[in-house]
Amino acid sequence: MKRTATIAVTAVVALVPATGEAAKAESTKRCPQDAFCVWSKPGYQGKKVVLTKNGVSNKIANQMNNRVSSTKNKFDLTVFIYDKRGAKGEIRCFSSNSKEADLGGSYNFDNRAASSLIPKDPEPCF
Ligand SMILES: [Ca+2]
Repeated sequence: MKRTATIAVTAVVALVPATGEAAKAESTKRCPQDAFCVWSKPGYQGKKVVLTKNGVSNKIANQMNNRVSSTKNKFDLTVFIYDKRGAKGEIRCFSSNSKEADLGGSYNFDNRAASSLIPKDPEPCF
């Protein structure tokens, strides 16, 4: 009788750290509303950079140059990224409220992004 109770307590304790780790992994995958988030690894993992301001930005180049592998666009706007600073070079677009788990493959933009443009007005994805 006493032995059964000990096993039950041990099982509860073991569950606590597992839950905490799962919550931590989930928070790094999250992207707030009205933000464009990029991650250094596919599947929204690794280092994350969050872009929220309208206009051209070199924040990706400054913090994660040529390492972006996945993206989430939580704007009601198309967002553009470029392979050179200052919104120059080759371009890719992300439709409003879309996500891309892997910029490799047909996207052909893995580890290439350097700058971004969040326009003030809605523009179509080409
Ligand atoms: Ca990467």
